[in-house]
Order: sequence, then C-alpha cells, then structure tokens
Amino acid sequence: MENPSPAAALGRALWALLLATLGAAGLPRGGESVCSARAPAKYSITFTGKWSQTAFPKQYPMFRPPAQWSSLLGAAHSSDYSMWRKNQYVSNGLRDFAERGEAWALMKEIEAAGEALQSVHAVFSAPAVPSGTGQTSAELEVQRRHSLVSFVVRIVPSPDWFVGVDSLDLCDGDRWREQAALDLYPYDAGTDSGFTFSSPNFATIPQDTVTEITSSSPSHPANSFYYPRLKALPPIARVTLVRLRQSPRAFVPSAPVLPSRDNEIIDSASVESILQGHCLEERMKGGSRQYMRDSVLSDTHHG
Ligand SMILES: [Ca+2]
Repeated sequence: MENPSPAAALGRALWALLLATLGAAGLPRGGESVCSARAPAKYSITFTGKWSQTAFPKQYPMFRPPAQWSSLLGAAHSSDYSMWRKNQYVSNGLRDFAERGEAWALMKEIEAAGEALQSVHAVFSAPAVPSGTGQTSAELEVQRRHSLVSFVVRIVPSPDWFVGVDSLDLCDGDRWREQAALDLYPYDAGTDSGFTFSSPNFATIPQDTVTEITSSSPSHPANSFYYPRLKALPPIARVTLVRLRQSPRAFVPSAPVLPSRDNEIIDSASVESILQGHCLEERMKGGSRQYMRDSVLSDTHHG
C-alpha cells in the first residue's frame, strides 16, 4: 500500500498540477507555503514538565494540589483553525480548560471546526502529569492539508495559566520534518486575574487577550512568576515531536492510554475520561479518524 507505484506517482503529479492551477487561492492564510508532502505522517509527541522547585522556587505549590500538569489536548489542523494565539482572546472552551482543566467545551469547539470548515484533521490527548517535572506522550497524525499542530496543557494549580504550541507546521515543503522540539513558557489566558498559583477565582472583566508571563510581566511582586533579577524565566516545559517511521499498515495501535489511577489530579475531569464518553465518540468520528483508531477509546464503544 505504501510502496510508491506509478499510480501514486501520477496522483502526486496531478495533485501538484492542481495546486499549481489553484495558484494563490490555494495558499493558506498568512502566506505560508503549501505543504506538498504526499502521505500523511505520524508523530510521537512528548511533553516534559520542567516546573521544579529549584527552577521556580517562588510560591512553588507543595500541597492541595502540588505542582502538576493537566491532560494535554491538541489538534492537527489547517491554518483555518486556531486553538489559541498570543494577543488574541481565548474561546470559551479554552477558558474552561485554562481555568479548570475542563476539556469538554474545547473538544466541542474543535469538533465544530472540523465539521464546518474541515479545518481539523484529528484530536489527540495525553494523560495528565501528576508532578511538575513528569512526562506524558501521545501519537498524532498530520496530513498535507492539516499539517499544523497546536496543543495546550494547563498549569495546575493556577488561575488561568497554561503552556502550549500554536500552529507548529510539521511540513517543510514536500517533506515532513523528522523532529521538532520547543521550550515552553507560561501564558495567561486573560480570563482570571489571580496573581498566584493558588489565588481564588477572580474573573477578568472585560476579558483580556492571551499574554506571555515573563519574569517581569505582570510587573507585580505578588505574581508567582515575578523574578525581577532574572532576565528571562527558564523554560517551564519542553515538547518534542518525532516522526514515526512505521507505515500506517504496519502500525500496531498501542494499548489504550488510561489516566493514572494512583495520582488522581485534583483538578477537574481528565481529558481522557471525557474523550471516552460515547457521545463525543459518535460526534468525532468524522473528523478524527486518527484519534479513533489509536487512542484511548475502548473497543467496546463502536460508533
Ligand atoms: Ca490571568
């Protein structure tokens, strides 16, 4: 199936011709180059927390809950979809996720984007990380028209702080990147005005845009990330994406990824538990085949 064949070569040639014919109309928003990589590509994504007490001693959360990370929720999408963006307002779904780790509304938004604009190819998620420095991973698939990857992970505890990636393009012209790695820094969703990790809820009215939290901004001594002597914060997490070489046919779906039982996060329902709900499974079956095939849904839930 994956062996290059004359038919496949012809298909690629026709596709290239089609793209050439479409010309500028086929260009994604923002003037990025068109991805012409032929087959879809599969990646592993690994999120590594670097939120240690050594690196971030100020107000480091020790109890109820100790420093940890929510589930990771992401999507492979086109430039017509944006999960979050610096200096823009978050959606209601991302607000729920950033403030409380609730993934349901965000999932519904992603699903709606996938159905209305075909701008989302697949959703992926990884289990929550029960410590500030733990690791979690997932697999995802991108394709030519959905070569961008975005994801979010909530900082727990925090008012509305998260880390993530906005529209990382895994395609480089006619080929897929072998790997990508990014240091991650905290962002403020602009929906809760709490200054510290454990601040009580304090809605930001009117809502503010997404801003990066730095060692000097917000410029207030009470802020948990305020380190006036530091020029910049150290990265609080890192993400690595590595292309998997297995052909889709040879790929053996991994065992279901289940949330950790002995380190239940004291946030809200995990993404996994929501994603395992049959309602969503039914709704997502159009736009997220990759998710359906490889991830947490059990085989007892046939849509
Ligand atoms: Ca805030």
